[in-house]
Amino acid sequence: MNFLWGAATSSYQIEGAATADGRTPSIWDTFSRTPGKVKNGETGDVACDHYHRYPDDIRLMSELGLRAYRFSVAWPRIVPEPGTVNPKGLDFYSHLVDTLLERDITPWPTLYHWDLPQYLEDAGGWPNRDTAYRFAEYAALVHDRLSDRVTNWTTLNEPWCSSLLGYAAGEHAPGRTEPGKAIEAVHHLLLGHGLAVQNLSGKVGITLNMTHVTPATGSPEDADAARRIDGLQNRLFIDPVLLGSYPEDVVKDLAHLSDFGHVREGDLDTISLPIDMLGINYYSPALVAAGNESGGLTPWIGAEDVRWVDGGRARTTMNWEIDEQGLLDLLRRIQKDYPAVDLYITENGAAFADEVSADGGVHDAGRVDYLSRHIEACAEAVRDGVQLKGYFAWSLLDNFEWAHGYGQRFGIVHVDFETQKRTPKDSALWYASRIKRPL
Ligand code: IFM
Repeated sequence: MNFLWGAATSSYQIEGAATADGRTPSIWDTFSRTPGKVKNGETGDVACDHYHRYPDDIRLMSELGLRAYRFSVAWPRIVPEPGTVNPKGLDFYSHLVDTLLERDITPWPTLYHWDLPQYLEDAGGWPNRDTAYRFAEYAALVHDRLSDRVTNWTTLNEPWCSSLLGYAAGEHAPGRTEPGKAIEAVHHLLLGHGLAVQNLSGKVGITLNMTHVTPATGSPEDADAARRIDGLQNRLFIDPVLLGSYPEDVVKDLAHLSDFGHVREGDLDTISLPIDMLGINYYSPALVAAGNESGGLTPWIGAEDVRWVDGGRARTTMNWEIDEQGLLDLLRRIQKDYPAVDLYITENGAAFADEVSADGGVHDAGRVDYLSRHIEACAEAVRDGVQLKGYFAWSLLDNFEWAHGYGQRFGIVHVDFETQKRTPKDSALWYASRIKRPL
C-alpha cells in the first residue's frame, strides 16, 4: 500500500515576514496585538522565519524522509487589498512548491488556515456571505498559479475553530462573541469551501477537527450531552459537506440563536459537491456529561450545560488527554457513516515542554510515545478496512500556537526562537525511521 507520510504547518504559525513583499494584516495580526488575547502578547511577526528559511526547512524535511508537506497559503499575501493580486505572494508559494518537488516531496496546500485578510473582517468577516465568494476567487488565483505542479488541494482547515472559537467564544481571531453570527460563519465557511471546489482540479478535500465523543455514564442526560457535542464538533461540519444537509438535531439545539434563514436555496448543493478526500485532525477524545455550572463564553453554543469529564489518562501541556483509542473509534465511525471519500490524518501530535539537553538533543520521549500509539491506531484502522491513505504529523516545527503563543511546542523539530536554530527532536528521528516502513 502506498501510504503517504508527511508533516504539517500553517502560514501564520511559521512564516513570519509579516509585512514582506506586500503582505497586509490578517485577523491574527490584529488579534495578536489586542491586549490580553495571546499569551505574553506574542505575535506571528517573525515566528519560525520560514518565509526566508524555507529552502533549509525543506532540506530538513528531505533528510527526515518526508514524502509530503502540508502547508497553508496566506490569503493576505495573495490578495493584499480588495480586488488586487500580488505576484510576489504567488511567487513565494511557487518557489516553495518547486523546492519541494526538487526533493521529491509532495506539496499539500491548504487554502485557508485562519488568516483572513483584515479588510474582509472589517467588511463583516465570515458572517458576511460575500466572504465566501471572495474565498473562491482567491482559491482560483492560487490554483491558476500552482495547478501545473500541485494536485492535492485542501480548502479549509478546521472551520469549527474559524467559526465557533472566533465568533462565539472569542478565543481566536477575530475575537467576537456573537453566537448567532458564529452560526452564519459556519455556513459561509462551508459555502466558501463548496464555491472553491468548483474552481479547483485534481484531488480536493477539506480538513475538519474531529473527535470521538463518549458519555461519562449510561444516563440519558449524559447520552444527550454526547449527542450535542458530537453534533457541534463533528456533524455540523461533516454532514453538510458529505451528506448535503445540516443535522436536524443540531439545528434544533441552535434554534434559540439562529433560524438558519441565512441558508439560501442551492447552498447545500454547492457545499456538498463531490470531493475526493477528508482530512481529519485528531488530538484528544471527549468524555462528557450533562451539567455545567461554570457558564461563561464558550464555543459550545447550544451545549453550554455540558461538562468535560476527566478520563484519567496522561495529558499533554495543552491539558489534552492522550487516547489513541479515540482516534481508532473515530476512524471506524467515519468509515461507516461517511464511506464515500479517502481519509487522511492531516494533523496529529502533542505539545510538551521540550528543552535542548546538554548533549544537544531534545529527548521528547512523551511525543515518541504519543506518535507511535496514534500511528498504530491508524494501522489497526486500515486493517479493519478504513480507507486511510496518509498521515501528517503536527507539526514539523515548534511554532506560534495561537492564543498560547510560543509556549506550546508541537514540533518534531525544536526551534530556538532567539536564534532560529532547528534541532530535530528524538521524535523526528523516530518518525524518520518509522516512515521508512509501511503503515
Ligand atoms: O496548532 C494547531 C493548528 O493550527 C490547528 N490544529 C490544532 C493545532 C494544535 O492546537
